[in-house]
Amino acid sequence: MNVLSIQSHVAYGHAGNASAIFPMQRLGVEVWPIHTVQFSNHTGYGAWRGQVFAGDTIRELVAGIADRGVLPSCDGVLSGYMGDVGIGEAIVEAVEQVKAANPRALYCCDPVLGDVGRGFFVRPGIPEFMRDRAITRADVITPNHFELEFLTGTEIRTRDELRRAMDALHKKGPKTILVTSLHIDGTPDDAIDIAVSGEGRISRIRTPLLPAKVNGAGDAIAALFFVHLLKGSGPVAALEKAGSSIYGLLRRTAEANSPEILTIAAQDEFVTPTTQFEAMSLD
Ligand code: PXL
Repeated sequence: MNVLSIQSHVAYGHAGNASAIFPMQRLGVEVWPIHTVQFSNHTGYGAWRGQVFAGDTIRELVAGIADRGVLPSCDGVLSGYMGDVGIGEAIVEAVEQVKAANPRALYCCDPVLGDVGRGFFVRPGIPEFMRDRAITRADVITPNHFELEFLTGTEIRTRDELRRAMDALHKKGPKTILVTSLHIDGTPDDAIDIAVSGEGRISRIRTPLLPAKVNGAGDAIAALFFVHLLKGSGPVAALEKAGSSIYGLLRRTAEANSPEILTIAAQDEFVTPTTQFEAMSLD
C-alpha cells in the first residue's frame, strides 16, 4: 500500500509529516512524503525557523514521482498543514493527477487550521481555501471541533447541531468525516469524543481527557484513520482502531510529562493499543 503524504515537516519533535509518516510505516504502508514547509519545530512553541515551500516545489516532486511511472500504484493522498494557498493549489492538482492514474485512489484532507483555545494558526486565505476548494475534492476529511465549526459556519454544541454539520459537509463531497477533539453537551468534562459519520450513521468513541498539552496528535490520528480505511476497515472500525492508538500514544506522553508526543517510544500503540475503545451510536 502506497500513500502520498503532503504536509508540513518539523526537524525537532512531531507534527505534520513528522507525526504522520512513522505511524503509517509502522502499519506496513509505504509513504511518499512531500513537505509543504520545513520548520525547526511546530508553531505551538510560538517561535520557529525554516521555510514555507512554493507550490512549484510540490509540483516538481509530484512530476518526478509521476516520471517513475508509479502513480497508478498510489492508493491514497493525505494532506494536512498547507503553508500557503499556492501550496494548496499544487496539492489539489496532485490529487487530480493521482486520481487520473488510479481512479480508485482516495483523497483524505485533514483541514489543519487551528484548535479550540488556540484559534487559527495558518496563513490568511488557507481557511477559505480548505472550505471552498480542498474539502470539496476529498473523499475523507478529519476536522477537529474548531475546524468543523469554521467549515460549516455554525456553532456545534448539541448532537443535532453535529448531525446538521456532518450532513452539510457530506453534501460538499466527502463520504467519510472524522471529527476529533469533540466536546458537546453530554460530553463529560473529564472526557473527549471522537465521532465518525459515514455509511449513513454517526458513531463516537469517548476517551478520558488526558493532561497532555501537545501538538501533532491530530496529524497522527488522521493518518491512522485513513490507513485503516484504505486497508478495508469501515468507518466505525477505523475510528475504534485509530482512536484507541492515539489515546495510548497520549496516555504514554502524559505519563512521561513529555512536551512532544512519544511517536517512537509508544509505537506499539499504533499496532496493538493497550486500551480498546468501542464505538457507540451517537443517539
Ligand atoms: O499539528 C498541526 C501542525 C502541523 N504542522 C505544523 C504545526 C502544527 C501545529 O502546531 O505547527 C508545522
